Amino acid sequence: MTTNNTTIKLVQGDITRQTADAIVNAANSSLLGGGGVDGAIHRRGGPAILEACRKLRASHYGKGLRTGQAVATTAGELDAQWVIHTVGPVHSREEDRSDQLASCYRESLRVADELGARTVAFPAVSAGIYGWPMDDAARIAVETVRAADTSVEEVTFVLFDEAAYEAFDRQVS
Ligand code: AR6
Repeated sequence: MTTNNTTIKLVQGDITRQTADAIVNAANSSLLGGGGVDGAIHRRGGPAILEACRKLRASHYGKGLRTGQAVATTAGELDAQWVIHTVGPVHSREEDRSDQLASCYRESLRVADELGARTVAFPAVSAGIYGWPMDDAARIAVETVRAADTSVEEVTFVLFDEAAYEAFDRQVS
């Protein structure tokens, strides 16, 4: 059931080529970069993002960003005002960490609301290096955004390959 007025869109491609008020990064707790989307965002966004992340580490986030939380920085040279960094859970077969993954979407939208961002682009958080099965990652992402208490007008899921796009498409249609 849709409980907000947020439009959900799907795009296949590279999130660093998107235009949005805020682009979400699937980061890690260190906030200091990595591979996957994180590497791509820092590469294309330039050094201002890392500089802002270092400042966060030196101030409120001395121990890093906890799993399921989100924090914003400049978007540097990306076509966005902000990057919202969130830390997805590593997938586990022994422990259900779905709540933490849902929290990434909820917290990112909460930060977007605080910033006044109206359009937000998300990657498939945790569905790469962190090993979350794509169909389940897509289900959690779409259900959580649909149920979120947010003023964000448009959420675009930017899926890197066709399989990811199709997994999300099955959830929205
Ligand atoms: N645009 C859109 N999606 C992308 C892009 C891109 N440029 N690049 C990869 N993807 P991942 P995670 C897809 O691994 O699983 C980093 O090292 C990718 O195909 O980026 O949350 C961080 O620092 C997959 O579907 O994020 C952390 O240590 C999805 O984005 C760790 O990886 C997420 O894959 C986080 O792992």
